[in-house]
Amino acid sequence: MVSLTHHIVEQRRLQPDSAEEFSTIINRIVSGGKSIARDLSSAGLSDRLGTTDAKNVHGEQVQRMDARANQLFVEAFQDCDIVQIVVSEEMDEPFVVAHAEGSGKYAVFFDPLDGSSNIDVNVSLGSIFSIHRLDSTGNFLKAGCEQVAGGYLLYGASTILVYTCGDGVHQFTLDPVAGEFFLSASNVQIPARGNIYSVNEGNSSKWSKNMRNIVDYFRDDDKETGRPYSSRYTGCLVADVHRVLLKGGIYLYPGEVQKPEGKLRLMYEAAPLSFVVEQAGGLGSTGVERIAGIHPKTPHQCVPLIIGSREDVEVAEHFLCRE
Ligand code: AFP
Repeated sequence: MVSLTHHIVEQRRLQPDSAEEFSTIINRIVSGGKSIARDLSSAGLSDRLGTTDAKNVHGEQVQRMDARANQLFVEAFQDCDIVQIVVSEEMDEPFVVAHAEGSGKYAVFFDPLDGSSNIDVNVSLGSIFSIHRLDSTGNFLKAGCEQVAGGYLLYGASTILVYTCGDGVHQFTLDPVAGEFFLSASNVQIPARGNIYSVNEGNSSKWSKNMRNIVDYFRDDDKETGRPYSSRYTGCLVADVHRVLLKGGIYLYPGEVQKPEGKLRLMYEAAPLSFVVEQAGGLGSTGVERIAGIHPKTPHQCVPLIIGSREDVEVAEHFLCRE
């Protein structure tokens, strides 16, 4: 069995010094993720379910486990001297790591607990991460195509970690007895086309006509292209995109007529997931441009997201370019 630590050292795309740094960063992410997995597995027996009184920067009610997951990731980096900045969905301002202030080379972006409304009903959740190198001016807001690595943890029937550092997509499964992640799939490839579409159709009255046409297209009957597709949606982006990654198909969280930027966040949702999916041969798009090419203006910026099998995303782009 290949452990995660061993696998990282072997990554061909990384220079020896950055492989060591990357290994340090990923180990800290893993340690936060393992604590989250442990807390989630007994959340109903502790006081971890339910909401806090706080709202996050996006105006969403913060769940207790959101706050806890954020705390666990921040703690994991508190004494790290190579990560200078931690950005999280649950913190309005970037957290500056005192040990690395002025010298740390990296910034790490998190959605600490994705799909947190699933906690109370015991459905899958995730954590998403993205690692960037600061440039010489200390700028950490870089386009997705400049990520050092991106990936996610998925807390489902088992806990898995999926990551890419630009050399394919690799999946690891947590052995709860050994407390370690072991390789469970390497060089994951997404099918060129799938038979699943994943979208919150309850929002369809807020979409543009072309957006509604996309979903109608995937629901239409057409033997040659394998339609109608099946609909799957858990409300946890990580779980829904992971399904699409393995089985093929398309995930959509579009903008709305009154809110064209959509709901999902560029730096810690759309960009790292697009990095993973594109490394597996798929596409991550807003519908009119590639997610990987967007230069962020703010850490918490939102973008529409259409992601998945290359041919399915291209179909959606084709509809939207008529707008
Ligand atoms: P958070 O739990 O991190 O806020 O993320 C939830 C989420 O951004 C993403 O996981 C889902 O795909 C999406 O929201 C679900 O949103 P809807 O409830 O609007 O469908």
